[in-house]
Amino acid sequence: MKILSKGIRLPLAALSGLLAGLAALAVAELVSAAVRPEAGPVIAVGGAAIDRTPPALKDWAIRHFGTHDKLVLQLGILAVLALLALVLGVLALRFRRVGAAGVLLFGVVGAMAAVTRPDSTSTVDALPSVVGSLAGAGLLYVLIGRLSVRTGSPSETYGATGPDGRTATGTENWDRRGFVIAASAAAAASAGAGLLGRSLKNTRGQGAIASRSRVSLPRPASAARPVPPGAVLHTPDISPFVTPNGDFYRVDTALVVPKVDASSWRMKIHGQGVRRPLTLTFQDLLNRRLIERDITLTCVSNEVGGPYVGNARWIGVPLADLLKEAGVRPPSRGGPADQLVARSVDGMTIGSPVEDIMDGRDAMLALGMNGEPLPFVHGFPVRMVVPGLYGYVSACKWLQSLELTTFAAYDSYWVKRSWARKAPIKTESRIDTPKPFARPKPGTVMIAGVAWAQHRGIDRVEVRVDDGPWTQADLAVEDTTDTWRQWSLPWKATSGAHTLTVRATDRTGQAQTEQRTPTIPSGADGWHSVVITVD
Ligand SMILES: Nc1nc2c(c(=O)[nH]1)N[C@H]1C(S)=C(S)[C@@H](COP(=O)(O)O)O[C@H]1N2
Ligand SMILES: [Mo]
Repeated sequence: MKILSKGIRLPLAALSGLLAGLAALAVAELVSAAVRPEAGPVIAVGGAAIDRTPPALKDWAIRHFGTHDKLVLQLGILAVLALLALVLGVLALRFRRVGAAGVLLFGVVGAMAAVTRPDSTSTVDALPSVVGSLAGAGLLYVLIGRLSVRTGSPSETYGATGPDGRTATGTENWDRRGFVIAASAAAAASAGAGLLGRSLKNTRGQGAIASRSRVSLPRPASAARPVPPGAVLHTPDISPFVTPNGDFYRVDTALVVPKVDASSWRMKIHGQGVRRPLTLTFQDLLNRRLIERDITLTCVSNEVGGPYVGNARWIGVPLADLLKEAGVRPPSRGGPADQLVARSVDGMTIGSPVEDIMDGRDAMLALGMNGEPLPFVHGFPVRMVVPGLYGYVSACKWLQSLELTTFAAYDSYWVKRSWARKAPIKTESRIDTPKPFARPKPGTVMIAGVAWAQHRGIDRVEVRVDDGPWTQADLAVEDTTDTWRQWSLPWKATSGAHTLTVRATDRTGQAQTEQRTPTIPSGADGWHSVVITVD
């Protein structure tokens, strides 16, 4: 059995590396279920990678993978690990100890990533990586041992004698039976550990899920004005005026969606110029005067024509009320702090101008979104919403604390990564229909979409076909200046290829500029156009 003697030991060594890697990850999964889901090596290394991703690459990833960017990242990490595991397996065939030590080295990397994450509060977070890599290294050592039984080893090892009864020749031989048994036992144990870890993780979030289902949102003291009938156009394929929660865009750095139990949630308001620091529970917030408002959220990473904008009806506590109660004065009234830094349970920091929050706009600590408690992905139990500011400088999800400080003294997460300190939302418009490369029939085609300039209001939307004149589109009735406005324009489509372009003008007279600017550092600018063919 020549085939089974030498040539196959190389791929089997590679397979051993792979099995060792799987065992390491499976054990780490199980241990992280007991320690903290976020402390698992893939999540920790992934989180560290996100924090270190250059802004341009992060923007590119969001653009190309959208909300799937996280899945792509984790699959990428797993692919790299698999490759390295194969290499370590082969290396271990020559140098058994070195191969095993290589697995341990990955454990060290995972452990370091886990304990240096901003949401890590204990070195116990190193355990999943450490225990996992010990298991993986041990398994690799054992499996390679089965592949390296020397000639002259006890004759009961199956591989020592071929099925034809002849003793195999060659410098080395291997224990086929022992390898198969050890490898299948390890694979089965890994699968078991991985699945057990998964199901334990699922039960961990149960308290938070139960706390969310117990929330019943009180009637707000100040209800939102009903959406005026003329604010909703019925053009097919236009973005709905209110974005359903399930369709609402999601942008954040969290690889594991935080599951916060509202019943034990506490939030502190503290810092410079806070004369009476406050600690609030979820119930404290529910008991306060609540407001309900329609507010359109936008992400600074939204490219011209992009999808990262959505409109919802929020219920929350006016933030200015809380700050006043804590004794905070805005800079214009002599307050020492010009920046409010919101921290989340997952270590995000988001800084907003205190002046904007206290200038009378409906900045709030939101508890409800479109009639239900915040969905977990959108920040349950409490998030910030500030009309007119991009999400990265205003909309902290999974809120944990609010600290008053200055822009001079502190840079928040995205500011450290070269985004602007202050970022009001730019005046933008988007064509929703027809879609790029659509092929409508000649005749009347509805061009329609949305336009937004939160807290200023949209005054005019104009559409141009090819290089023709700008034509005013029909604007839906304004709900509030904090919401987007739908618009539409019937167009007599003629055969051929056409470029449709839209631009909006806000109430301050600012028009959406023709000049395209990138999303970094303070939001994309430029006209949105769509190329179609009428045939
Ligand atoms: N904790 C936390 N809050 C966050 C973020 C984040 O990464 N972590 N991203 C911000 C950004 S960039 C945006 S645009 C909004 C998006 O909110 P949404 O996901 O509910 O649409 O959340 C903001 N709040
Ligand atoms: Mo964002």
